[in-house]
Amino acid sequence: MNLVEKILKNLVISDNQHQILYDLNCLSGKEITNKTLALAMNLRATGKFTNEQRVLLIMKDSPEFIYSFLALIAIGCIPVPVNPLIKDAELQYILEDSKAIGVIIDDSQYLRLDAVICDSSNIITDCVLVNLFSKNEYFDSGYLSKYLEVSDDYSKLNFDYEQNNKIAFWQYTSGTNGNPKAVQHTHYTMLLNTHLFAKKTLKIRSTDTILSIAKMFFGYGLGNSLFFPLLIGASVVVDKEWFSIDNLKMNICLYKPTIFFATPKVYLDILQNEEKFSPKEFSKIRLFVSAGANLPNAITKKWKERYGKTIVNGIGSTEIGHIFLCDYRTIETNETTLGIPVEGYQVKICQTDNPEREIEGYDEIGEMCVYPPVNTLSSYWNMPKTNNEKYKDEWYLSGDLCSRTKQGTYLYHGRKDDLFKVNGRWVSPWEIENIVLNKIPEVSECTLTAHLDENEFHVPILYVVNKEGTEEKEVQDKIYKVLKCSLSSYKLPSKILFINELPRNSNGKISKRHLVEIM
Ligand code: 3SK
Repeated sequence: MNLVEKILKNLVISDNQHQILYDLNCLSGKEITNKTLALAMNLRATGKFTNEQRVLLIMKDSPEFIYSFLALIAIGCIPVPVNPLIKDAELQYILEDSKAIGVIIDDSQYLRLDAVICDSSNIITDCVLVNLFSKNEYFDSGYLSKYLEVSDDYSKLNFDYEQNNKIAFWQYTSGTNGNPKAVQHTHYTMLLNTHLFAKKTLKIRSTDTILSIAKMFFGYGLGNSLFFPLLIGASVVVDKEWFSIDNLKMNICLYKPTIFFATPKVYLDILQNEEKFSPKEFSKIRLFVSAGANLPNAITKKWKERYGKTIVNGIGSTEIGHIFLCDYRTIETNETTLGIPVEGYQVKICQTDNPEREIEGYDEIGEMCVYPPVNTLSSYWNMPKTNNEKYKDEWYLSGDLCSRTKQGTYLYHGRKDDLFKVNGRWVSPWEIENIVLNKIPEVSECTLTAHLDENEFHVPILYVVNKEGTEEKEVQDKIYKVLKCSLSSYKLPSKILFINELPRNSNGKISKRHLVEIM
């Protein structure tokens, strides 16, 4: 069954339960269905939105984001969500790379899109701009009342119901290195992930209300706030604002979510403001999920002490669509692992320099490779060479370093492309960061990167965010003391730099590239 048809059928069946909660309003399943179908009809009527054409969605999270995403798939176009905070140069790259025929925006994007499109190559000067929020005219711009006008005659839409293994949507990877790459997903990807991860693993039900701090332009947020609630019939809080402690407090108080999805940094921020959140405030939340970056053990431990609940830790990727390894069993244990593969996904560990050689034993570090369920394997748009390197015999080579424990759980050891050599010997930033984070309570965050010295040799530099009220010199001495006891001397940071916060990309991952640039 086509992804959108399935979602809309579900919305009608679960109309009494499913709601989008936003700005103190709520929308029922029936209202969402009508708006989506009306938008689909009206976009199609322009004659420009046709089969397999890419359309960028550059909007803050909103009900309009959801209608647009679904309406585009319904008419055979390919929605491509893009971070509204994206820099102009990167947006221009995405417009040109995707050859988008249209962009659906909200008011926050109107002026800058004008400039970006004018500056771009011929490919995109015909791009249709649809602003669902405003009456401003621009190219063929439309506005809410026009594009979301409800018509009774939805039969004219003629869904193509046999599209399951065709491409439904794209997502650009956040591009910690180089240009972003477009990952193409089939209709099956999120139907299966919702079934296997959200329904069977997390046991999300139609009585749940989901709150995701990750926004819908990011795969983690797209699953949490769009596919999971709409396919399960659960309610969802949709908030256009970016994360802040006050905003989170308000959303929890107003909408009483039962499932909370966030990144490790959000859990750290909450713990650092723990006086603002009593355990009672979180009592309705039955599931705390963390993904998007690695969750340090120290956070898991403190969370359990303060709130009496375990954070379910997972790892996903834009290429796989959502979470494929997850430690939902930590509910009974106390340490952070990546858990076990979500049912339907296979995981193996291969030698980092030879993906053909699988590591069968325990505790040996290698590259994690993932075999997703049938018909959900993605591919990069227009990148045959990268496709050959990253997808081998239907296994996706994730670039994440992992090991397997005797208990069958997986442990994270950083990214393969973060490794570097000092005097011919490998250094894993993750190993050093992990020791510092777990053994020095005065450190709230840290990351290690390689810099080139005056002779063009790699030297490790550790960046540290220390807790308020702690002395940098004392923390530095403590770090060196602990590291000297645990590591060979070539791995020791040649410098420790204290900074106020670590640079992060739009998905909440630490951006080491920016640290190299600011040195
Ligand atoms: O862990 C991640 O980075 C991720 C990426 C895309 C979709 C979902 C997740 C959790």
